[in-house]
Parts: sequence; C-alpha cells; structure tokens
Amino acid sequence: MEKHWWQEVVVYQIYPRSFKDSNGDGIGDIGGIIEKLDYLKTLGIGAIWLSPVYASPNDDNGYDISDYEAIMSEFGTMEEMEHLIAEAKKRSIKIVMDLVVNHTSDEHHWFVEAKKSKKNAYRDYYIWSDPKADGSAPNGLESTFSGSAWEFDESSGQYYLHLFSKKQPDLNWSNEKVRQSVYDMMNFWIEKGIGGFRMDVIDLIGKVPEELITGNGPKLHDYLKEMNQATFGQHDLLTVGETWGATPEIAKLYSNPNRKELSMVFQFEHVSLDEQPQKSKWDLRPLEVEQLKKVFAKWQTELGNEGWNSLFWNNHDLPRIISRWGDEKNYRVKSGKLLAILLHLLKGTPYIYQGEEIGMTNRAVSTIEEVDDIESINMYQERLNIGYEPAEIIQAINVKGRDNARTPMQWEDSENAGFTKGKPWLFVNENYPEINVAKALMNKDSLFYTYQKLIQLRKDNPLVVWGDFHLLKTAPEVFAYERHYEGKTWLVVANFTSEVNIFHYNGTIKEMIITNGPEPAQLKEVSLMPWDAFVVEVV
Ligand code: TEU
Ligand code: CA
Repeated sequence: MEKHWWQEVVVYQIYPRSFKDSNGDGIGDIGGIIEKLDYLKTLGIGAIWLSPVYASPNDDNGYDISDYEAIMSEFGTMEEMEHLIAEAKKRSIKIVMDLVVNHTSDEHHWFVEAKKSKKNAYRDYYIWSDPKADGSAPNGLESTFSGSAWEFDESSGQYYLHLFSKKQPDLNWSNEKVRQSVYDMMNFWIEKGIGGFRMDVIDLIGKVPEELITGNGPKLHDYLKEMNQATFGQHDLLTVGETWGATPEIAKLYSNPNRKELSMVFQFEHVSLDEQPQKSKWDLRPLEVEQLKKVFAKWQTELGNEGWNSLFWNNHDLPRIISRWGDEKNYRVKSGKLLAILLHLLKGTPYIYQGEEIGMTNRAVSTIEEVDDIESINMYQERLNIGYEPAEIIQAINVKGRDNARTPMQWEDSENAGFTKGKPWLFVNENYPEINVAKALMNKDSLFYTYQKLIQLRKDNPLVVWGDFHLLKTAPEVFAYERHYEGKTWLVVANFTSEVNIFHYNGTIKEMIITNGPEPAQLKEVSLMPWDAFVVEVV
C-alpha cells in the first residue's frame, strides 16, 4: 500500500468562533488562529481541520454558507486566510478546509435565484417538490434539527428540501451543473495551497428524497469518484468524509485506495454507544466498556489494507469526552490521559478537538436562554410541545448538547480565559482559572504533555502508524491491546474505570513507552488503580 503524509500526522480541529479573538469583538477569528500557530507547533500537530470560515449568516455557525469563495467578515479577510495558510506552512502545518456541500445557506445567490421562479436557471440547483393534494409536505422526511425536512415556498407553491435547518436548503447533486460548480470551488481552494477537505455529511449527497433515501444513496460513490478526478485526485490531499451511517464495509467503499475516492471517513459507531438504539442522541444509557472495545476492535481489524481509520473522541458536535466517559470529578487529568493514550496508540489518523489537549469539560446551563446551538434550541421546543418537563430537556442538553464543545478556548486565568478582551459570544466555562493552556504549559505532568508525547511517539515509531492491532481478553473494563510491526510488539493497557482491576499478561517488559502513573515491574499480575494506563514494549 502506498504511504501518504496524512497517515502519519495528528490533526487538530479548530472551531474558529471559539478559538481566539484577536480584535476584541468577542468572536474568534483568523488573526487569533495565526497568533496561536506556535502553540500548535509546540503540540506537534501536522494539520488543522478548520471548521467553516466562509461567508455565512450563521444560522448554524458557518455550516450554512452564503459564499464559498469569501471569508466570513467576523473572521477576517481572504488576505488573512492566505496569510494563515502561508504561516501554517512555515511550521509544516497543513490547512484542511471544511467542505459543506450537502446544502448551502438560503442566502447563497444560487438559492436566492432559485427561489425567484420555477424557470430560473438555478431552480434545479436545489430539490423542489409539489405539495400533496391536501397541501401538506411531499413526504415524511425529517430534519436533523427537528420537524419536517420540507419547507413551503409561498411564491412558487412548492416545497424545498432541507435535511438541516430551513436556512440550509439541500443541493441537488443529480444536477451536473451543481457538481461542476462545487468542483470549481474546490479547485479555487486547492490552488490556494490547502492540505485537504473535511467533507460535511458527505454520505447524504446521493439522496433520493422521493424514495425516502438520505444516507448512502445509489449514486454517492459515483459522485465521489467524479469529484476525486475533477479536483484533489492529482494532489496528495487529506480528504475525510463525515459519514454517520458508515459500517466497516461502507468505510472501505470510501477509503479503499484502489477506488480513488477519499482518504478516510469519520465513523460514529463508538460515539453512539451511550445512546438508546433506534432512538435519538438525547436518549441516554450508560456506556459499557466491553462494547467500546468490541467496536474499536472491529474497525481496527476490518479495514485492513482496504481502508484507513480516523480516530477521535471529540468534535464541535459532541460533548467533551472527559465529562462524558472519563471521571471529571475525581480523575479529570488522569482519565483524560487514559483516553488520550488509548486513542493515539490505535491505527489510523488521530484528531484532537481544540481544548481536548488541556482537558476542557462540558459547561452546564440552567435555562434555554443560555443556549446558542440551533439543534438544542429546536429540540427543546419540540420536546416541550410533546409534554417533556423543561428540567428534563435541559438535563439532556447538558449531557449531549453541542454548546458543550463550543465554549471559548481557555488560554489563561485572566478574564474570559484570555479568549477575548470583549464580551465572548458564548459563555466561558467557569473552571478556566483551573483549566487553561498557560497553566498546562507550566506543569510538566499536565495532560498537554501527554498529548505532545503521544504525537512525538507517532513521529518516531512506524509501529504506531503501521502496526497491526490485536485486542486482548481481559476484565470487562480493562481495555488492552497489542500493536505488532516488524518483529516488535507494544502492549497498551488502560483501566477504563474508577475501580481497581487486575491484569495478567504472558510476556516481559523491554521498555517503558508512556504512562499516566504506573510503571509496572512485571506483567504477570498487575494491580490496576483507577484510570491507570501504560504502554510498554514487550518480548
Ligand atoms: O453534522 C452532521 C450532523 O448530522 C450533526 O448535526 C449531528 O447529527 C448532530 O450534531 C449530532 O450530534 C455536520 C456538522 O458537523 C454540524 O456541525 C452541522 O450542523 C451539520 O453537519 C449541518 O451542516
Ligand atoms: Ca474577533
């Protein structure tokens, strides 16, 4: 298998609105990112996935794009964007752009035109349908952000499709002109020297709404092959598809190098394990570590040489992992280190979400007025209408709501965590005097340095990138596996609980690689304290 740079790096995701404000308006911006490039260089990452920075009315914080070739004025200018790409490059960091092409904003000029009349040249850029005989929506498709996925347009008497908010009309990918327009736009960015694309809900572009098919439609992979040929195929770019519905079989369709589609996909099977099956993300159940092991092992082994994994705990849509599956109260740093070690020793490209490297946590709200995220706000209204208690809904938002990940980055213990000199657009987590970058950098035992060391291990040891994975049979809450490469074996042991466990292994320690505390003298019988994690080379 041919080797690529994107298999060897660690990627850092920036949510620009919340990263660093450079001009005091309370909103993170490109200038702020440039200021912090040296920090990211110190961490050791090789690429930044930048959540959308394009012109947008911000109905969904930039995931509703009104001009793909312009920068959101709150974030800066195209010159600054080019400057960011250049400054990152000086530090050997590539910029991976978010590509949101399942839908545009309703304020994109394509949609403004399309709405004008049924005969408009852009009408067919979107998905329109006549009402049913009684005037109701064409069918029962639902929006991820609650309610029907169809919105009635008075002036033309037709409905348009929006799988997200009604300000995010879905593009019609069966229209060749839509596809060509998207490819032209992608080439515009490739020419600017970017490192790749993270493709927002890319599994939806092959939808067949009249058959109620949204994900994994029949033409999906034809479109991706065509896109590859027309855009990034000739350049060695990182392309990662966001694919909520992927199984390992499906992931191979996207990422098998022979098929010339994408580098890899984000799969979400592991992050759905604390949700009740067949229900929504808001309906919770406890995580079983046994299941987590099973899911990771499946993905680690089944892709083989016919695909590539992406590895992540967090992103801008998910709650903070330490609050979710670690022990925030009693073992914040230690459980954070375990989660980092466990994930970064797996095979695939790891992604760090801003603030994860210092162990940022969820921030609870008490009322819906404190919430910014459209998904949470719409769900609140929907559940109120069907009789849920407000307190119950707020509880679900505090556990799973997207704002948990979007509170401003905590840089220092000065006011507003050093994120802004103005009024932050979203509340700063009150724990910033304790949890912040400045403090982490001063403490050699901080979580930050565990992440830094894990990134360095990946650079220094081909085993971390290329080694095979083998899950070990252990106590249910002990997650242990081996990596094998060219005659070497590394053993990874993680006690994924606040309880004590015993671990047995047939082999001897050759070298200590990394630990969050314990340095076992032998492996025959190891007493694992809460959240102990270590990696050793064994013989
Ligand atoms: O997310 C896709 C998506 O389906 C999410 O809304 C997800 O279902 C939900 O947050 C579960 O936690 C992508 C982007 O990552 C998200 O930020 C956008 O809102 C969405 O697409 C629409 O562009
Ligand atoms: Ca700003």
